[in-house]
Amino acid sequence: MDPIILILNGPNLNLLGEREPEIYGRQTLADIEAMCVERGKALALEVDFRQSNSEGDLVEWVQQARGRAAGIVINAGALSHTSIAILDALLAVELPVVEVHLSNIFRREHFRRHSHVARAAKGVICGFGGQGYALALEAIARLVGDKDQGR
Ligand code: CA2
Repeated sequence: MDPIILILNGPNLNLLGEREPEIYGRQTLADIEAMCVERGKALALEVDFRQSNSEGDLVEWVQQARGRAAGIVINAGALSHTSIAILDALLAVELPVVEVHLSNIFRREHFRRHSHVARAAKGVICGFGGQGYALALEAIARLVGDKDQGR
């Protein structure tokens, strides 16, 4: 069985493709999920793709990843900038984490330039729209394949 990669999406990302295409692109979250599943197959990874508007769901899903998933890709949306609960869950789960953002958060408002999630991440990919998820999957495939680089 292929290793499972949990791809988590936070608040409002279910709205993708409907509004603000100049910032977030025209792909819907379902489009991004389909692309991730396909890219996962090419990388011999099973993709478990989820979205929630609730911080509690995201914390639960991170906790449940222990012993089940081999790595986590996360776009926590606005919670990236505020949630110490998600940071603590990611630190506790002891899995490789790659953070992804559709937009380049460093070109935007000042409050988006800091991410709590980044402290738990091996690396951060931002500014490449939906393609960033494919780049994150490639990065995590290498981390999962190399035990010394995992955290
Ligand atoms: O660039 C990203 O991926 C973000 O995580 C997206 C979050 C934002 O709060 C972060 O600062 C950066 C917002 C997701 C909301 O997405 C929408 C999509 C369409 C219409 C409205 C919101």
